[in-house]
Amino acid sequence: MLNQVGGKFERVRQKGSTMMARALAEAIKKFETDYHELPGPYGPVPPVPQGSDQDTDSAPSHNFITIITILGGKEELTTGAQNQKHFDYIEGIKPAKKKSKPGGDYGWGDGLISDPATGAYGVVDYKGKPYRIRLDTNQDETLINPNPDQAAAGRPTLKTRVLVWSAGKDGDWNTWDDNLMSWD
Ligand SMILES: [Ca+2]
Ligand SMILES: [Ca+2]
Repeated sequence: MLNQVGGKFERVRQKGSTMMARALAEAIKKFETDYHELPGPYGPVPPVPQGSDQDTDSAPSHNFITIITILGGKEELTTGAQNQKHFDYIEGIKPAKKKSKPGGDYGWGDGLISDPATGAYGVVDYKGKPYRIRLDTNQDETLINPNPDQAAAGRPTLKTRVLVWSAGKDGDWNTWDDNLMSWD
């Protein structure tokens, strides 16, 4: 009985992180509708091995303005700022909670985090890891499916502008049976 309750709790948390992946994808699409370009720059995830689409992630700790800082309307407003209206595209994403157990990359889980050293913002899943984000920067409305299981099952590409996914329960990007995805 305890196992069943624990399993259900885990599924609820996974569902929450899947909804957050979808919210991030929708936020990026809305940004693109408003500004006619996808937020950038990109990195430091290794580049997509085909075309000029780009990968980035929702980590708060890069030496460039993070995609979450831009989406949250937290950029310094200079002439180069991308979100000139300072609109908060991710207002539905709540602040992260301090993790009760060690784990994750930052000690926080399930929401918005910020790095006090740099002022950069990020978003982490329920395990405390950032999401990965694939953007259709070559504007052909197609992205390579990062999930090799789906690719092998006949879906090597997906007709969309944005994909967001997390490493799932085991925190391993390469095991897709538990990864949480903004699609499907
Ligand atoms: Ca593309
Ligand atoms: Ca995994």
